[in-house]
Amino acid sequence: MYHLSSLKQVGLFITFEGIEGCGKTTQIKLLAPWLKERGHSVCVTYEPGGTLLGQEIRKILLSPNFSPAKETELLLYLAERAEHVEKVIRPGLEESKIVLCDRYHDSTLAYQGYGRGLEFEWVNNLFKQLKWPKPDLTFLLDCPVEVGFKRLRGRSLDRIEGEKMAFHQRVREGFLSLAQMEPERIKVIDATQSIENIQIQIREWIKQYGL
Ligand code: Z5A
Repeated sequence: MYHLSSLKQVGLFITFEGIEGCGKTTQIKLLAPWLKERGHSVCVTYEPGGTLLGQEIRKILLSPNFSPAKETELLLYLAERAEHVEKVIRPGLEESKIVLCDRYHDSTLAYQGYGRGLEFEWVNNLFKQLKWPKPDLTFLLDCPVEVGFKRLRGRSLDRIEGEKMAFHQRVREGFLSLAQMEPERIKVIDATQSIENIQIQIREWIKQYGL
């Protein structure tokens, strides 16, 4: 695929989004080997934590020992992303890889924007000014908050998972609003279906990219 802005051959950037327990990680684990079998070079990564420095920032972000101001939280996610973009995502795309990323900028808009109440345009403008790669395709795995949390039962909840249900509800609605704004890029998939059915739908969309 060619990005006309740079006239440089680049890979494909695919992100996976949704509330906790929607099944992003499960789907990426099934998709990556399938893409590799089809001869593609694949980079699997995630946020927050896709770099060494990012793993340290992740510990701070998810620790119950801190309750950062919402601006601090936003800037920590962006610091983590800056490192991730420059060390993993951009190099992967420049090597013509298919980059599969578990959460990216839509999570920031959904959690820090819709969830915490930071102004949407302000958060989005920061992203634009930083000139980070925009996903070519995003899968939004959508399910009711209760369904996602039921799947995480037995796991100890981190600082963000421990937020009230109303927060997670706003996040879910935020994701759905983002999908309405960009239907070409963001494909909404009903995440209450079986793991196998969801994977079939993801592969169907991906085949439309000639992969
Ligand atoms: N965050 C933010 O606020 N701002 C940002 O900019 C970014 C992130 C980038 C990262 O948490 C937190 O950071 C996250 C958003 C915030 N907040 N929270 N809370 P994380 O990385 O630790 O967690 P996560 O991304 O939310 O992932 P997760 O909890 O592991 O969920 P998942 O990847 O979507 O689900 P999974 O691991 O694939 O599946 C969970 C379980 O469900 C597992 O047992 C599966 O076998 C099962 N599962 C999966 N699919 C199905 C189906 N279809 N049916 C039945 N069972 C299923």
